[in-house]
Amino acid sequence: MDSRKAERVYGALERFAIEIPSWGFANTGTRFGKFSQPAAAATIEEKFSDASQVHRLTGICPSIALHVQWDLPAGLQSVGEIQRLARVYGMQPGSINPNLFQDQRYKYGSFGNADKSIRDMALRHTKDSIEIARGLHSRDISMWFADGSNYPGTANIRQRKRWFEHNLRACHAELSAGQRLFIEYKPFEPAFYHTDIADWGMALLLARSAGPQAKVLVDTGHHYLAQNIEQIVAWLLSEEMLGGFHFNDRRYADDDLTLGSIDPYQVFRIFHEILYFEEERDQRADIAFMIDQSHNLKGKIEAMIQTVTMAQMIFCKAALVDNASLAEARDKCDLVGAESLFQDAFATDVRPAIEEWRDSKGYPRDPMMAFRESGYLNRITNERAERNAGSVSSYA
Ligand SMILES: [Mn+2]
Repeated sequence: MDSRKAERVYGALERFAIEIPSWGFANTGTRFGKFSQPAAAATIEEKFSDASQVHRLTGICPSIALHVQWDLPAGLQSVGEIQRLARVYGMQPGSINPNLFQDQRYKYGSFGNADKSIRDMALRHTKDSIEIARGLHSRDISMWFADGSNYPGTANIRQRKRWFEHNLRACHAELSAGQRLFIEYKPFEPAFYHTDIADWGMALLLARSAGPQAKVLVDTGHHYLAQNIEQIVAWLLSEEMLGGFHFNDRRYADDDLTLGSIDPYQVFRIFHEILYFEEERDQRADIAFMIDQSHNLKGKIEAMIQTVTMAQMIFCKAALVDNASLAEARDKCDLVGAESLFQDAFATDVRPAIEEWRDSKGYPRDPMMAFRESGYLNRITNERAERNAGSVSSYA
């Protein structure tokens, strides 16, 4: 690798960070069942502890996304405990995720529920979540809605849109100056006929109507299979409406597979859109990179190390695209030349440069190997196995 390329990789490494989710360390499953792992985290302290292992070994995940219902069961009263854990484990509390889908009362929706008392309850929970975020100095409140319907004719789609607009405006009014409200979209599941916020256009319109601190969150698993996600990213960038990402990979639906396990080139193309935008503006894009994965079969900490190091590697490859030459090739309609700049960057082995960077920062050259040799997994397996064996649950 020549020195100019090495410099680009180094620059990418110096700024790359990605948030990991608390729920990625807990036992989760599919609708068919949960395969319990003996080492899975069950308490918020265990989640902080496991997440801190990933950051300790990679240096690129300084914050942990929190889920209000699962991680702050006492709501605002749990803030002190989270602050304590953040200090103990050296992990910042990251985005705050309200839960508007698990309570039985949300059977027919939250912000889109025909019952006003339930819409109000959902709004109160979101306002509490914003207050929690403020208490934790968390910047982003990340909204995902399971709202939708399963059968034609059973939901008033336009009316529900108005209810969403109303409540999202009310949420936005609660934000402090620096906070952001992210609106995530998903075309189906759990609803199978219509989802209230089904795509980026709907999320964009709702974010615009909510207020200037509302942005769109792109979860890479929340698209139809053939959709061109990097184009959506490019449009949201050009509208200055891209707030953040939930990264994961998939083959069929919203599979929550390890990032880059199926289509690493797509991740490359997404990162390139962002880096190209930044280069043109000579300014960093203010975008939150987050992982949204929970692994049913892989060991959770290993899966997270694999995920974030993959994200880091692909980000470095995307940073290698020579955008000046790319612009030139595009202007000359040199299609092969332009595409080759992508392919060459993607094919470049950036691993030796990353290992050197890790070395220079005091991180292990191979974080996975270091984790396997650390003994941490054995220790937590011994500590947690008996308890976890007693909590196998079924979805049926
Ligand atoms: Mn998500």
